[in-house]
Parts: sequence; C-alpha cells; structure tokens
Amino acid sequence: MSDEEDIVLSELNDDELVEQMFDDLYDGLKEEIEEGVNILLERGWAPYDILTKALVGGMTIVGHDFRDGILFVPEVLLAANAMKGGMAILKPLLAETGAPRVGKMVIGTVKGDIHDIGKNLVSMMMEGAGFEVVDIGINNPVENYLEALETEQPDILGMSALLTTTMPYMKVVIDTLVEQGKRDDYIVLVGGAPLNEEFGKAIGADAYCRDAAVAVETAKEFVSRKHNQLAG
Ligand code: B1M
Repeated sequence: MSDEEDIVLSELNDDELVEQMFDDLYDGLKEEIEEGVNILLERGWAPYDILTKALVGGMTIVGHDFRDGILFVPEVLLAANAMKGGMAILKPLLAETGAPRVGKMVIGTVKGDIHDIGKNLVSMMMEGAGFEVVDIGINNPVENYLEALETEQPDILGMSALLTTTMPYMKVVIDTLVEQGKRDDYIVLVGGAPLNEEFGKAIGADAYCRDAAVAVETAKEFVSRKHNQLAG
C-alpha cells in the first residue's frame, strides 16, 4: 500500500486537509476533492472560502507548474476536472442565498479560447448574488454573443479570456456592438487572468473584474446605477 492510500482525509486538521487537497487537485483526483469539499462543509466552512482557499488555491499551483513545463495539458485537464467536481457540490450552496433577482447577464469565453473554470465560477457567484445568468460556453465568435444578447436581453454582457492571444477578441465584440449602435444597451464586464484594468478601458468595456467576487460587486453597482438613471 502506498503512503497516499494511508491518508484518511477526515482525520486531518483543516490546514492539513487544504494542503492535501492542493496535492489531490494537482494529481487530478476528483473523488478525493469532492470528499475534501464535503468534509470542509461539515466542519462549517463557508462555501465561498472552500472555493477560494482550497480549490482556486490549488489551481494556482497547477498554473505555475503548467507555465514552467512541469505539468502538461492532459494533467491540467484532470486537475480541471477535479476542480469542477468540487465546484458542482458548492454551486447550489452558493446559489442558495434566496436573494431577489437583481439583473441578468449573458457570459461566455471568447473565440479561440476553451478555458471555462473562471467563467463558471463567475456564473456561480453571480447566481448566488441573485443574478440570472445565461452561460453561452466557450470559443464564442461575435455572432454567438449578438444572438444571445438579442434573445436574452440581459443587463450585462460578460466576457472571459485566459490567453493573451484571445483577449483582443473582446474588442472585436465590443466594436461590433458599437457599429450596430447597441453598445450602450449593455453593461460590458470583462475578466480573465491576463487582463487588467488598463486593457478593459482600452477596449471600451465598462469594467475589468479581477475575480468573481469583484465581478459580483461591479455588476451590482452598474445595475443599480442603470436603474437609478432609468428612474431619474
Ligand atoms: Co491553459 N493556459 N492553456 N489550460 N491554463 C493558462 C491560461 C496559462 C496562463 C498557463 C501558463 O502558461 N501558466 C497559459 C496562457 C499563457 C498566455 O496566454 N500568456 C495557458 C496556455 C498556454 C494554454 C494552451 C495554449 C496550452 C497548450 O495547448 N499548449 C491551451 C489553450 C487552449 C485554448 O483555450 N485554445 C490551454 C489549455 C488548457 C486546458 C484545456 C488544459 C485547461 C482548461 C480546462 C478548462 O478550463 N476547462 C487549462 C488550464 C486549467 C489553465 C490554468 C492552469 C488554470 C486556469 C483556471 O482555470 N484558473 C491557467 C493558468 C492560470 O491561469 N494560472 C492556464 C482558475 C480560475 C478560477 O481562474 O480563469 O483566472 P481564472 O478566473 C478568475 C478571474 O480571472 C476572473 O474570475 C475568475 C474567478 O475568480 N474571471 C472573470 C475570469 N473570467 C471572467 C469573466 C468575467 C469576470 C471575471 O466576466 C464578467
């Protein structure tokens, strides 16, 4: 029997368990991650803390080793799959706040980009804060965004990009909205690891959101501003 198999997750203290979950996420062990999430929930951890401290924390380590050529795509896919297993447990809990509907958002990852964990997390947190979210998935050309905006009539358009090569596509979408005279109909929020505030401004977005919590705060602020303007 290997050392790994000797570890009983429920016997670890919180810090040890989170450390072990970093290792399990790194190794793409979905069932262990799910078990870890459930144990932390039983111990009274807030779903948001589990998400940010255990899951996002673990994925950050994976990201560093991916960058440095220590991990490769197949391993990172397994890690992503394990993370999604944990997120699936937390999703209903984050959405359980019973907050009244505060607004609607269409969100998708841009063309050429298949990263969806960050986008999914933003969707979960937005739903938890009372927003209705229509997720159009990954690799979206401008036509997909236009169609979803037309059909769904949201308050907010959210776009995600994780690659430096795909982030400029956000400008293509915004420029098309401008050309069609629709830009001012929506609050445009953008996010993703390689972006920053300056980039958000340069492409004509309303705001860049550093993480899911900031996305929620920013969305609330812009929607209430919009409603005040309409009322005024
Ligand atoms: Co890719 N990948 N990847 N990858 N991947 C990165 C992004 C990279 C930084 C890794 C690295 O080198 N360190 C690097 C990009 C380098 C660059 O562009 N400068 C990279 C690369 C190079 C690639 C490939 C090209 C690798 C290859 O094939 N050689 C390839 C590209 C595929 C493609 O898209 N066409 C690729 C593939 C993959 C996998 C498929 C293996 C997998 C994705 C699985 C999936 O998503 N289902 C993957 C993963 C998992 C990563 C890393 C390790 C983790 C990304 C992640 O999920 N983070 C990533 C390294 C990293 O970012 N540290 C990496 C966790 C997530 C919660 O954070 O997505 O940043 P994040 O989201 C945050 C915020 O950014 C923000 O809120 C979220 C929650 O707080 N946010 C928004 C995000 N979107 C938002 C939208 C909003 C608001 C806020 O709208 C309102």
